Amino acid sequence: MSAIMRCASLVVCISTLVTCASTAGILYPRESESREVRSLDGMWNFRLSLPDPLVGFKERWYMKDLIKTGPVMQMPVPSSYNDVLVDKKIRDHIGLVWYDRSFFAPESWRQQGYRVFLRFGSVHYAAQVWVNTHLVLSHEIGHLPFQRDITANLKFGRLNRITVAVDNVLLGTTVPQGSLQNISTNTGPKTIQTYTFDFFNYAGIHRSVFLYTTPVVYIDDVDVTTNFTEDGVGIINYSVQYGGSLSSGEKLNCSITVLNNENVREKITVITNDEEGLSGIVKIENAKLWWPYLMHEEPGYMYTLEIRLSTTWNVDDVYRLPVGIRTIKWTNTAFLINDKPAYLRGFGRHEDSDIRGKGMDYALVTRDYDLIKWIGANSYRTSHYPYAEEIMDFADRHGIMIVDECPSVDTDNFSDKLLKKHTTSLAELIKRDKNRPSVIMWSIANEPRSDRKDADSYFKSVANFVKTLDGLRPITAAIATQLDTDQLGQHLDIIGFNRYNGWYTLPGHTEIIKSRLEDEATKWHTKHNKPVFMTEYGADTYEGLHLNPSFVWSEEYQVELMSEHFKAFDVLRSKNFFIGEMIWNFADFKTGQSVTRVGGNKKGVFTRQREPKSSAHHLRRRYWALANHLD
Ligand code: GCB
Repeated sequence: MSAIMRCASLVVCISTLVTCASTAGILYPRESESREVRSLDGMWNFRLSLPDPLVGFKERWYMKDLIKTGPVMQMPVPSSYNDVLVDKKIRDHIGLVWYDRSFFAPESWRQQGYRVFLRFGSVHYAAQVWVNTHLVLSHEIGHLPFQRDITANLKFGRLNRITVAVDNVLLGTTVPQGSLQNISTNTGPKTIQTYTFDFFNYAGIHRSVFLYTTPVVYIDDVDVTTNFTEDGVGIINYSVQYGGSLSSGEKLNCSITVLNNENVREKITVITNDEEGLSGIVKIENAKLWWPYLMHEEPGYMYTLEIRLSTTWNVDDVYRLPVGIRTIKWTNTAFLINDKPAYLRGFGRHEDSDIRGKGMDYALVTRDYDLIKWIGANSYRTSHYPYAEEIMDFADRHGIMIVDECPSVDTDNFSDKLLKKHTTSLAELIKRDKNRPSVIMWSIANEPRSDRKDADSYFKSVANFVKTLDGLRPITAAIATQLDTDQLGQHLDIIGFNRYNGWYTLPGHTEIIKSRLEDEATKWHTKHNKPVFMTEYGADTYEGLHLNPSFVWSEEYQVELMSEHFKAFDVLRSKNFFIGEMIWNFADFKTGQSVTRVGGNKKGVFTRQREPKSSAHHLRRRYWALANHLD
């Protein structure tokens, strides 16, 4: 009997069955003279694993075309399969689903000696991938990319098949956590998924699938950090890792060019640290710095670091990495970009939209960034998981500061197994986003049960782990535990806290907000002597519901609650340790079914269709006034 058959839970099976090697780096696929990128987005064959959750494995669906196993549907990639269709059975499905599609691998790829990589931007929650019946990839923890060199598994000059098994089950040791519950129904026993977090457990192939080619010896990863001197010299410290092996006697050389944002070559000085030029320092005279939106007339300035890896007998590999030059510093009262204190005017958000679910959608992202700028915000938290790389590209280019969060939500029952997965999610996130100027902090958790047994040692390990990977960005988290019992704050560089005064606490009583908030924020600072920002506050609001005098759920109430927060923020800002405000939420979003949710969470200042509630206009006035006052 195979391992997967013996497993009690599907997600455990997927994560333990096979650990497939993948390359060390996870650079975003970019075309160049040495690389072709082919999207595999589009309609894939799709099938639920029913009635037996393991039928696909028992019948080895990866050995043949899915269409030959039984009736299949067509499913768009990227999208959340449990949002696209109207069938309740698919929306509420728990466990495995199967996708497949075919693609053509041109003979010319083999002739040119290319390596071919297969890369998934995100499959939620766990995935196994076969190419032409060979298991090539296993990945657990949605929201993060994974890839593998599949050259050896391809049939060149012919059609090839990719099969993907996706499991959406969440357990006590997954990130985020969930649990399964057995219930009896009119038609017999049934297992349902439960979770405490407040967003819908969208599932499927959520982001683009790419094939891309590289030469045999190739640029596998690049690390950059940046700085600048007082006389305006921009500094890029770079380090390049290559993949593939050199033949005996073969020499390697890495050369660097920098292009400005008009694709014109900059005059640069490069000081290399090694003979091959794999690491070094690039200096640019009169460099333009990366600034946040409204902190400078040219925010989000990006250079391109052009890396050329040449070898004696192989084709050169060229990779172009977007780079913004900026510094991040923090003290016990301030957060500084390019040595200038920055105040965060932002949001908590979700990757969410109707029909597509979490499916990456350029039109939606374009609208969202337009709205973020319209409202005068300069930042947001990727609550409660890493967002698509394509979305992060927008942040880099528009100068939007990102508090980059891993998928640890409501963390509880701290175990070594959970810790391993939690730190893995952070390692993969940091590997993916380490070079982005927009990423200003790592958020290691949202609302963990940080007053419980073992929270102290657990979060000490998480924070220490992050420091070993990146000492240049501060660590934060969104804490909901009360200040006296919290054991997480001491391990952070910057304190973020979520509090729903006037909503979950004394709903209808906005008169409590100002004094409570001032008091609590001040105490967080006094307790830890660190900068503090508010990571969540807000009120559910049904768009179009007007009640005078204000009443909970009305547009009037959301505006009133915000005004009371603004008064407190203004006092806190004058105390010089308060570094930002992030309202919950940018837009309404879907959640699991709950009697406290009307079609989902309605705390957005925009509706799910991205239309403004009264609160959006109110927030806009504040954010623009703050921007004009501060800059
Ligand atoms: C929170 C959570 C967030 C919820 C929000 C709410 O504290 O961090 O995920 O959506 O409250 O609206 O209840």
